[in-house]
This record gives sequence, C-alpha cells and structure tokens, in this order.
Amino acid sequence: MLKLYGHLFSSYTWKALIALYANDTPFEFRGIGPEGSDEDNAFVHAAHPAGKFPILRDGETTVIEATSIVEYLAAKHPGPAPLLPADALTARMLDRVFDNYVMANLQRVVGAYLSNTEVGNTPTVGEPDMKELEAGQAGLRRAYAWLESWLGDHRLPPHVSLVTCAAAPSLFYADWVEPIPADCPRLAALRAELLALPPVVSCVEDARPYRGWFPPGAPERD
Ligand SMILES: N[C@@H](CCC(=O)N[C@@H](CS)C(=O)NCC(=O)O)C(=O)O
Repeated sequence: MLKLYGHLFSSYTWKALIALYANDTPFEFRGIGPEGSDEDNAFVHAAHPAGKFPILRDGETTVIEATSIVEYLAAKHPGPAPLLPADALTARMLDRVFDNYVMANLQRVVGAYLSNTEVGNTPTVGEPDMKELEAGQAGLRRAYAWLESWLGDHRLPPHVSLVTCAAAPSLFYADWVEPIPADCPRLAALRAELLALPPVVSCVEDARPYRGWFPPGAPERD
C-alpha cells in the first residue's frame, strides 16, 4: 500500500493528493504536524533535505518533492488520467511556473505573517512584514499576467495532469492573498474550472476544518 505523508491543509500535499484521487489509486494518508505521530514526523524530517512534505513511500522506495511524486505515480501507478500528457514538456514548464512564481509568492506572503514568530513556537500571527507581503503580492500579479497571456495562445490538457496538480492548489490559495484581477478573466475561469474537478473538490473539503490556521486569514468563500 502506498503511503502519503503530508497535511490536508498543505498546498503541496494537494499536488500529490489530486494525482492519487484522479486515478483512484489506493493509498494510506499519514497526517503529520501536531496531529501526526512522532515517528511519522521524524520520518519526514529525515527523508527530505528541508523536512518538507509531501513524501510518498512505495515499499522501500521514498519519493520526495511533489512534482516528482506526480511523475512517479504517472510512471509506476498509471490510471485513467494520464498525469503526464502527450505534451509533457509544456506540462513540466507550467508546473515550474506554478511552483516558482505562484506557489513561491503565495508562501512569501504567508511567510510575511509568520516572520516575527520565534522558531519552535506555535505560530502566532502578528503584524506582517510589509516589505515581504508587498513583494509576494507583486510577484503574484506578475505571474497572473504572464499566465493570462499564455492562456490566450494555448490550451491545457483536457484531463487531470501534472498541470492540474500544480495549478489547482497554487491558484486556490494565491487568490486568497492576492485576488486574481478583473483583467485576467481566463485565469479566473481556469481557477473556477479546477475547483469544480472532483479530485480538487475532495482536497478543498478535506482542508476546510483547518482554514482557521491560514495566517493571513481565510476569506468567507470557496
Ligand atoms: N519543493 C517542495 C515544497 C514543499 C513545501 O513547501 N511543503 C510545505 C507545506 S505546503 C512544508 O513542508 N512546510 C513545512 C516546512 O517547511 O517545515 C515540494 O515541491 O514538495
């Protein structure tokens, strides 16, 4: 049985969950963090160079990094959703765009709210670091504009793929900290389409009980 280590509120964990749900791949979810066992937390800490999750365990094989997990599932546990579409190069390029410019700027904004928290303490949210907050939001606006333009000239694969796995969680949370503006209608429509996909709906619902944890505060929608 595959084991996925992660947290249901974690955007990168969603990346792996969407791939697993899309192909109905059986797996055991091992929740980490305050609710997880010491053993599972220690495993994640040791298995990843920065102690980050998700992590997939398949027998004796350990796969770290969400993109690699999706690629591993596509190769070793294929199902009806071809996670790597025919145009795999484009899928990998977009995966990098969503991780490096949407997810990273989203994490920068979230980090701005935690920057005054002492390491090891339960995160308490104080005044955000405004320079970091504004830099993250500006990065998101620039990424949104690039994606809006790209979507004007290209089509995405019509099934759940690596692109979906990267785009859905990053756009879901990024829109909470920097709403997709009115001059990016294609990107706003993409976010809405992604949020209607059954594997993404499952992630949104699994994460709902944790919304109070979102440092900038979760909006009353979605
Ligand atoms: N590059 C990693 C990033 C994973 C990541 O940032 N995970 C976050 C949760 S969404 C995490 O582990 N945060 C806890 C920590 O940094 O200690 C990947 O693609 O899997």
